[in-house]
Amino acid sequence: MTNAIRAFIFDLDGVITDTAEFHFLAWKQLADEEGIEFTREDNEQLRGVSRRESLRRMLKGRPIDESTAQLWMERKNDYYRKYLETITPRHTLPGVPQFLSEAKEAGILLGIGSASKNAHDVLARLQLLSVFDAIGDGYSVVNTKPAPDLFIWVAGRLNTPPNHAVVFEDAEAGIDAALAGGFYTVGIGSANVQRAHLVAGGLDALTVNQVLEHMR
Ligand code: B16
Ligand code: MG
Repeated sequence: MTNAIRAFIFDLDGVITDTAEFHFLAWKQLADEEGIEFTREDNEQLRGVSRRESLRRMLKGRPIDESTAQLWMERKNDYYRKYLETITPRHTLPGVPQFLSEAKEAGILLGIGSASKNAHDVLARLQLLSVFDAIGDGYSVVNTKPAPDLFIWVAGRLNTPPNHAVVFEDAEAGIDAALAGGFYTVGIGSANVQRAHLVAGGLDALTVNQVLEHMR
């Protein structure tokens, strides 16, 4: 363990804000139009994984050609972006503004590592774009979570080696990605994040000092 944590890297959906419901409603609309059964439970399997992988999981083995897949993903994204129009700064999860400002005051660099291609737009609507020193999103790397590439890309932008950075994640794929990259990890929420070094219900249940003490 190290006592020289220099950066915090946050996943977006499920850690900073909750867009999972909007992803669900958008996939559900597509699934209903195409006669595919899709439940909230199914949606849990899509947490933190890319749009392409989400479609694959939604299809549950049903074959699809690549051009139809592209069209369906565009349709889902159009539905999703309609919901994004409703996001305001009040849509941060509990404790987020306070935790981010505490971290800034402690001199910790702040990054985003989100699988979403809409991450910049979501952060702009939350009025948080300028808070982060580096933003990695669905366009930053080729290999998506659980590959460690995205978090390593963000850490590089922050000039911080992984063993001096903490990743905050709500998805199993994200915790696996961070552990594979050699990061300290905080699992957020109720999904399968038990492998993380520290687990909490949300950022409102943590202080920056608690995290730093734990990773010491
Ligand atoms: P998009 P995160 C992820 O965000 C979502 O959790 C996941 O459900 C979604 O499929 C993925 O982004 C891609 O999103 O379709 O907007 O590119 O948790 O990595 O911030
Ligand atoms: Mg997430």
